[in-house]
Amino acid sequence: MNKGFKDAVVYQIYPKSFMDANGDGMGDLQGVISRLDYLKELGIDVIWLNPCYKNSGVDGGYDISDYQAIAPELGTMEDFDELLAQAHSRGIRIVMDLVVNHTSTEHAWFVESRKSKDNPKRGFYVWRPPFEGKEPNQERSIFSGPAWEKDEATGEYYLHMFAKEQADLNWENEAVRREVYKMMRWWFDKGIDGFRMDVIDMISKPAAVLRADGGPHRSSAHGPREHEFLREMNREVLSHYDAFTVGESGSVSVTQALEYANLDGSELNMMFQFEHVEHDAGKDTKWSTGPMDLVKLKHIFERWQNGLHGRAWNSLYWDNHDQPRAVSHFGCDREEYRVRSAKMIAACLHMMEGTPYIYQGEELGMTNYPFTDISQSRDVEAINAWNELVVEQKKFTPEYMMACIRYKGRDNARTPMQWTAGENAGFTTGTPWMCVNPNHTAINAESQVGDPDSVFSFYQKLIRLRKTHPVIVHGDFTLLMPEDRQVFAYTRQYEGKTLLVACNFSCEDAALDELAETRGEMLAANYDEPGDKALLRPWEVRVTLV
Ligand code: TEU
Ligand code: CA
Repeated sequence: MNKGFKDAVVYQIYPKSFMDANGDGMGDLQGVISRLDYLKELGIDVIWLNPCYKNSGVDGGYDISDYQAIAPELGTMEDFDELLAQAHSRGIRIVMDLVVNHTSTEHAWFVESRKSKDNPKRGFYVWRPPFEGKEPNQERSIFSGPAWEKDEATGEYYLHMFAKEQADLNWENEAVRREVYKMMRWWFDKGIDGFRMDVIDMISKPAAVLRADGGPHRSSAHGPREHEFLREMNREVLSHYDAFTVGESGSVSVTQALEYANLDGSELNMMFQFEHVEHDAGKDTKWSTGPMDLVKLKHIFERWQNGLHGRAWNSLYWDNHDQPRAVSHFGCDREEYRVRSAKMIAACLHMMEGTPYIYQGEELGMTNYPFTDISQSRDVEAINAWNELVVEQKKFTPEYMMACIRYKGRDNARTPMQWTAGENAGFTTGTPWMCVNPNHTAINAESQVGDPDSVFSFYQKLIRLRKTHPVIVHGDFTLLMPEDRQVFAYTRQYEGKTLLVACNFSCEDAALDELAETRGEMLAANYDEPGDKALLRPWEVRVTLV
């Protein structure tokens, strides 16, 4: 088990959109190598690399057809080895994405599995006969439509919780688990430092999901053998390496996280939970147009901070490749407030207990993209949802769905990284695979690195603070002014020190109550003038040490 996970700051790279080194319009591993010094300067310790394995191009690399090959569009295994060596020589660890709930239907295992009912690989996936001539049950795919797809070769259905090109592996089959563990060991032996585990809560399916009885749609996560499988994986693989591990779960509760991320080291270091990023989801789907609800958000953080303190470990993130841009979602991306609010939300998150994750471009205050038409979307989730909710069911008007996509769509995070004010934001010399945000002329790395007032410099400072003040890593958490609709304020306490964090999540001045009033030494702020100790200006943050 990994010893350094509590002190680390992680930077997430979506390789397709990070940096293109060969001018074909798509980011690649050589591009990542070329920017390692930038990451070193930022001060991060770990890179989480989104999938860069061979895939079938349906879901941004989450449809893997070969776990032990690099996607040719991203480079070669030699490039990967070079990236690993170059990162390590700078003291940066590399965490890979482990996607073992499903494989691409182009994976050799599935190609075999679908051939016949008695194929040796049949049991690698979840096959069921039809129920009354239709799908085995009413389970729904997270990417719209039924979770079952009929395969003509045998007339049976296979389970796919995501796109129909992503077939779910059958973890009940011991041979599947052995293959997965073998593959994981292969990567660790190569020298990687850990795994971010994609939808790891879904590897064990609840019995109802597996029954061919026509039954209703239920939650497809946290099946009865979930912890048994993770403990086995830990015994067989993780415990033999200094492995940094984070498990993704869209539905994990605080109570469940205590088991997944127990500090006894028997399962994972920490979980990615979704409650805060989905606090403003729509009624039956994730789609909504907001607005965010600060009181609700604060209570979610309070529950996670207090629930896991001393018993498990939190991950801290505002955004990733599945989420809208942090400043657009939780701050204010209007130009007058963008820089200030990007700094404020950064401090609000980074001063909590847990391991912070910075998603590429967040450290520049990159914003959502002004999508106007579904043809601009590249994401299978948005396109399928459009077809279902707008075209088939007519539940959403086209205008409303576009507004939802602008607010929540995953493509917001996948537009190319903004390096310069020049053509294609300096991301590529070719034609970018996905539209570049026109605001790269104002928001880019070149203009921010070295500018003491930039969002980038503020992130550098937050990372330095974490490395200087143990209270940021270990302190307990107390929420102040819990029902206030503008202010998010809290304290952290550790060995006689108190860290006081006060944030204004609004465009108006906000009064602080006595406990939240500014006092002590100012560690970070986003206004130059100190201001009134009992009043926060729009989007102001003050971090002080008492
Ligand atoms: O995401 C899992 C997951 O729950 C997401 O589908 C999430 O609900 C959705 O993106 C929110 O809009 C992981 C990966 O992070 C995602 O990119 C993949 O598409 C998915 O698994 C399938 O592998
Ligand atoms: Ca390229």
